[in-house]
Amino acid sequence: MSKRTYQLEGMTCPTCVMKIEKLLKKTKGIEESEVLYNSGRVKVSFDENTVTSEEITAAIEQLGYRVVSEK
Ligand SMILES: [Cu+2]
Repeated sequence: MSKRTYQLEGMTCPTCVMKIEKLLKKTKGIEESEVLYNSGRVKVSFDENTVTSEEITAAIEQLGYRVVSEK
């Protein structure tokens, strides 16, 4: 199990949080996720054999947000 925190740009309202949460919930391999509106961060626990961090980043960016950093 891997854990990452992504710093996003473009989360401007609570609807953004719901959109991202919905995406993460339907993504295979993601076990747990948390979207932190105030800090613009997304925390994800995922199974690296099923989904990669690059795929998670790409999925978030397809929704129109930018991942500025991850750790
Ligand atoms: Cu929004």
